[in-house]
Amino acid sequence: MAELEGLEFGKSDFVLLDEVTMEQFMENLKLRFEKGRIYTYIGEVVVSVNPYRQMDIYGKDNIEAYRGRELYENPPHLYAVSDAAYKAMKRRAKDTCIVISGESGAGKTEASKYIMQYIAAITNPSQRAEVESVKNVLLKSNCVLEAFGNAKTNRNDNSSRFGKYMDINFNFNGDPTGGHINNYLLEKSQWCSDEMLQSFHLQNDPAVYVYTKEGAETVTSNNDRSSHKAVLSALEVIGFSKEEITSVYQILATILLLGNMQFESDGESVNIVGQEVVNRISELTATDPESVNKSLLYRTVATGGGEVIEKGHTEQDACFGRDAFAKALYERLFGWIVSRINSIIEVKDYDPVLHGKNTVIGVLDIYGFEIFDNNSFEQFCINYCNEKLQQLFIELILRQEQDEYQREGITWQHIEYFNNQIIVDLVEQAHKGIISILDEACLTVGKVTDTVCLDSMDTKLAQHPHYTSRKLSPTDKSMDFQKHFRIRHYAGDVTYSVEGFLDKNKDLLFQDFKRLMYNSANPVLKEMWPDGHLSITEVTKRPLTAATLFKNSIVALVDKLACKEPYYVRCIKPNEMKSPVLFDDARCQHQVAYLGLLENVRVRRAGFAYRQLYARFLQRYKMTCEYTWPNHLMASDREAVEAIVIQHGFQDDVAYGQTKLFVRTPRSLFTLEQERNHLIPILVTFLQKVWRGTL
Ligand code: AD9
Ligand code: MG
Repeated sequence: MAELEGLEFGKSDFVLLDEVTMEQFMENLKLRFEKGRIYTYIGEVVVSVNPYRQMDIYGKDNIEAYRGRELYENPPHLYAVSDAAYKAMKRRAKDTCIVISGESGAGKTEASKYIMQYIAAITNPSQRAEVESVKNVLLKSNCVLEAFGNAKTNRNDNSSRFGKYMDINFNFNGDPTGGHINNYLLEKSQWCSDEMLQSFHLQNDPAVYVYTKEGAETVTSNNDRSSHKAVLSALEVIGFSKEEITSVYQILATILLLGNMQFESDGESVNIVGQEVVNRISELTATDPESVNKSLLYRTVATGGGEVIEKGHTEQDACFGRDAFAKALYERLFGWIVSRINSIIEVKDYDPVLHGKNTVIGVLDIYGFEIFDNNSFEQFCINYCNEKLQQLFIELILRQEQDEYQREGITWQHIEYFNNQIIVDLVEQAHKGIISILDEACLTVGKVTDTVCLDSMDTKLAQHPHYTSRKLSPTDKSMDFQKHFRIRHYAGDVTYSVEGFLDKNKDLLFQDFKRLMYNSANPVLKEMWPDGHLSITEVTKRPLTAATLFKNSIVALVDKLACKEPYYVRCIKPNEMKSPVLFDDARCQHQVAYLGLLENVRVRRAGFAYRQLYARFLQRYKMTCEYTWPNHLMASDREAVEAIVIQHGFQDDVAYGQTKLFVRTPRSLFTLEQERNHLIPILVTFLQKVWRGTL
C-alpha cells in the first residue's frame, strides 16, 4: 500500500477505493492523471498512464528515494516495483520478472527503459569494470533494437514492431553478469515500409543513395546523422566487428535497392528495369550478378516426376518474390543482430559453486491487445499472445495469494474469476484450434483460398461459444459473408478479416533467394541463411508456418515467465492525440476493462488487501498507539501489533500469520494512515522543539 500523498491526489492504491466500481476506479485514475500522478498501485501491480510529457520523477534523487525501500514507503513508481523485483531476487534468490503490457503507445517501451536504468543505477556500487561493461552492453542493446525494430506508426511515433523479453543475469552480489534477449517478431508483412526504412536512417531515394565501400555514412540522411551515429557507436560498444557493421549496412542498402526495383514485360519474358541495380545488389551481397538476376526472374521447381526445372516469373510473381525477399532480408538481419548481441552478453564461465546461484530478472515489453477497424493476421497473433499472458496473470496472481495464505497458515477464501483457457484453446488446440485449421489449409496442395479456410473454421468451430462468423450468425450485418470471423476475447469482441491470412501464414520466400544468400562470399550474410544450402528437392515439404512458429515462441515465453515471481506494469494510453492534458474517458475505461484491472482489485481485496511483516508494520504505525510509542515492552512484535490493532478497533478485520499481519479491508489501514499523517507534523514540531531545547 502506497504512502498516502493526501486525498487531493486521489488514492494511491485502487485497493483503497470505497467500492470497487468502474465509476470509482475511473474517477481515481483521472484525478491522479490530472494531478500529474501517473502511477497508481493495485497491490503490487503498477497502473501507469502515459503522461505524454517529460516528468521530473526519474532523476538520481528519485532513484535514491526508492532504493531498498518498501512499496508503500514512497508514492507509486516503476522504481518501487523494480526495487521489489530486485530485492526478491537478491534477498530470497528468486528469479523474478516484470511484465509490461498495454496497447500501442501506452508507454511500455519507455517503462522498460526506466526499469533497466533503475536496475543499472542501483547495481555495482563498487564500479567494477567488468560489471560496468555488462551494464553498458545491456543498455546499448536497447538503442540498437529500437533503431532496427521501431517505426513511426499512426498510433505511436516510436512504435516497437516486435515484442521483447530480456533476461538479466545476476551473481550472488546482485550485480549483472549478462543477459539474453528473445524477440517476438511479428509484422513481417509490414516491414520495409518507408517509415521503417527511415527509422533506421536510410533514405528511400535511389537518386541520393550511393553506396560506397568507405562506410555507411553515405546512406544516412543529414537530419538523422546524429541518431545514426548513436546506433553506430552502440553497435561498436556492444562488440560488433567492423566487418559485421559494414555487412549490416550493406544489407540495409540492398533492401532499399529492392524497394525501388521495377520489372518490365515484353509479353514474352520479364526483365529488370536497369541492369545497374542488379550489379549494385551483387556487389553489396557479394554474389555474382548473373545469380542475382536469375533469382529475381526465375524460380526452380521440382516437377511431379522429380525433375528440376527453371520457371520464368510473370511480372506479378517477380514483384511478389522481390518483396518477399526484401522482407526476409530484414527479418533475418534483425534476428541475426539479436543473436549476435546474445552471444556477446551471454554469461560465460559461471561456476555456481564458486559464484553462488545465478539469478534472473526478466523484463517483458510486448504488444498489447489490439482492436482496429480492420483486424488481420497480425492482430490475431497479438491478441492470442495477450490471451496467454492474461491467463498467466490470473493464474500467478491467484496462485501467489494462495501460496502466501497457506504459508502463513491463514484460511483462504476462493475467488471466482473468468478462466480464459477456453479462448486460448480455441486458438491453439491441436487439430481443432484456429491455428491448426489455418496450417492445414496452408499445407493443402492445390488452390486453397482464405474463404475456403474460413469455411473450414465455420464447420469445425460452429459450436464454440467464443467463435462466430456471418454464416453462423446470419443476422449480424457487422460481418461480411466469406470474409469475417469473430472471436470473443477476454478483452472484448474482435472481428477479423480472413483476407491474407493464408499468405501471411506461409513461408513465401522462393528457395532461390535463400540459395543466393547462402552462396554469398560475405560470411556474415551466409551465416544468416543456413537453410539456403538445401536444393529444391530437399526443401522440407511441411515447413513450420508463421502462426505455429509464433505460437511455439509464446508457449516457451509463458513457460519462462511461469517459473518466476511476477511483477506487473499495466500501461494505459490516455488519448489518441498524444496530448498531455486529455483524459479520454471512454478510451481509458475500455483499457481498464480489458486489462481486467477491476477484477484485479477484487481479487486483491477478496483475500486480504494488505499484508505486512510485524516489525515493518510496527515501525510505521507505532506512533499511533500509546503502548508502542516510542518502544513497546511486549514479548513480541506480533503482540505489539495486536495492541495497535485493538486500540484502533479493527480486530475483526485482521488475521495473524506466522510472520505477517493480514488486513482484510483497506479502510482499517486508511484510518491508521490518516492518524499517522495527522501525527507526523505534531511529532516533527515536537522533535524540533526538543532539539532546539525550547520545550
Ligand atoms: V508500441 O506497442 O511499441 O507502439 P509503447 O511501447 O507502449 O507502444 P512507448 O513506450 O513507445 O509506447 O511510448 C510512446 C510515447 O509516449 C513515447 O515516445 C513518449 O513520447 C511517451 N511516453 C511514454 N511513457 C512516458 C513517460 N513515462 N514519460 C514521458 C512518455 N513520456
Ligand atoms: Mg514499444
